Amino acid sequence: QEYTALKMQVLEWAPGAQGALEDKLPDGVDVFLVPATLRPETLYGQTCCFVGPTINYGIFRASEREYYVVTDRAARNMAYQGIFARDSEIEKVAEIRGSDLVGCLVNAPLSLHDKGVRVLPMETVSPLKGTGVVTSVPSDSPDDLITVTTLAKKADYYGIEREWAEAQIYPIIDTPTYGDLCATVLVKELKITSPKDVKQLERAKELAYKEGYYQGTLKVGEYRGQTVEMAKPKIRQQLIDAGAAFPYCEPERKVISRSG
Ligand code: ZZB
Repeated sequence: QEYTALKMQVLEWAPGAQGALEDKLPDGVDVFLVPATLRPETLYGQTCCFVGPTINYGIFRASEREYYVVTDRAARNMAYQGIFARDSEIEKVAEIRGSDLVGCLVNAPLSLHDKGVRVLPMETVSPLKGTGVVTSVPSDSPDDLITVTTLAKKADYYGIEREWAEAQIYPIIDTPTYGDLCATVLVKELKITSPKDVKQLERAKELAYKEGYYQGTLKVGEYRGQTVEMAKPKIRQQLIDAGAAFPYCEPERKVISRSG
């Protein structure tokens, strides 16, 4: 799997994170949450960034001035792929639980929300996929839509401000079958009411991927009017050239036998 790893710079730490990080980061460095995405062309629609509340993240030195927040597993892969400045060397300066990252304000490159987006909890984030950080595009990802909907309904329970989960969802990709809010239509059609509707969500994701990729046309940004198929590699390259993203590969998943 070749992902695009996106650099979402921390603009403001949540109080919990500040406590966990005290004295551990050198002065004047930039820290980034780094989600892995397969859909760089949807990044205009980012409204928040998800972490698993019970996942443990590390803060890793990527270069003298830049540090990445990802799982240990992703950091090992990154080191192996030559992404860190010091060849294949991993330097973890701090550890932090996802729940302590919730509430941070991070920059979302390309997003129409250009003042930054909030870090929010998503219980279905897998620690074994990508970087364990997920950028949220509720217009085009059914998983993201049902998660922000649920968070907004039970903001107190999740310990967040309701507005953080209610950032405006802009239409960014037009499709013949589901219109320009693909996820909204699919969540409704497949009667998805909770992030726990795993089967239906899997199906919705598949349908959204196919429709978006093969039939989608961009409605916003520099490549407005172009098909997703055409625009996707250009948007990806533009992010990489701007230093806002880098290629990240997931090693082939090992087949684990049932007996262990
Ligand atoms: C932005 C985005 C916009 C995504 C979209 C999807 C969609 P796959 O196919 O299962 O590999 N993701 C990445 N890492 C994780 C994780 N650790 N746990 C849970 N979800 C994760 O899925 C890859 C996609 O799943 C990634 O692409 C990321 O969300 C999420 F409009 O990034 B995506 C129809 C999907 N639309």
